Amino acid sequence: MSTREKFINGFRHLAYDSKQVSAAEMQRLSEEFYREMNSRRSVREFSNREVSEEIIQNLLKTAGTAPSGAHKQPWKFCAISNPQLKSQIRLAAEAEEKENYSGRMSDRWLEDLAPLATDANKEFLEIAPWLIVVFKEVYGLDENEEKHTNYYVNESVGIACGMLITAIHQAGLVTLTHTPSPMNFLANILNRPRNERAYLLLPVGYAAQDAMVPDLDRKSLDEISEFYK
Ligand code: IYR
Repeated sequence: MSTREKFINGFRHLAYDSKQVSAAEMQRLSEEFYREMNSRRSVREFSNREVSEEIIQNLLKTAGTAPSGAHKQPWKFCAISNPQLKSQIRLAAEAEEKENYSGRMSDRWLEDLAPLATDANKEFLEIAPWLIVVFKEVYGLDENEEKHTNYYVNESVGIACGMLITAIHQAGLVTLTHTPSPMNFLANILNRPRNERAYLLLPVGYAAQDAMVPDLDRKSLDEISEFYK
């Protein structure tokens, strides 16, 4: 047996080929990637310009590379370009959001949202060429409808969503983490199996030509970190 392969508990392990990067190159790469990601913004104004299905497939394949509890990969990404479904989703999301903005959310919450200029109107759900609805699998279901335990489901799906958002930005597209609440209407509209719960809705597309974003600051490194040396 070569050193590039061994068996542990009867399972095959392969030598990991890590990429070789010099310290200087690493410095440059890490700075560049930070700058790239720091230019990401949540965008609420989309162009209706088409995005090919192949591009969406690549973004979802990237999301699917996320680590997950016991490698259960407890996620399902529904990519929707069908105009009727998008309208149905907009209608249902706006019905919930009207309730939220006109009573279910506290005054404090509305005050906190004021800088973002959000409201119950979710036009982007019809304008963006794609909606990606991310479902978490609260348990696995095999071919025989047998239940299997998934682990760290929220952590795993959250990480996959982070990677998806990163991939969307890296491709030159924009998105928004839309959280209609409650969002069980998504499983109903999309006819999802009983082990899936809606986790996040991401409209994906090009930013509108005249898209505006709030002038927000990010916390500094000092504010978000503590080094123990
Ligand atoms: N879910 C609502 C409200 C909302 C809540 C938070 I916290 C935000 O950061 C943004 C919006 C909506 O999608 O409008």
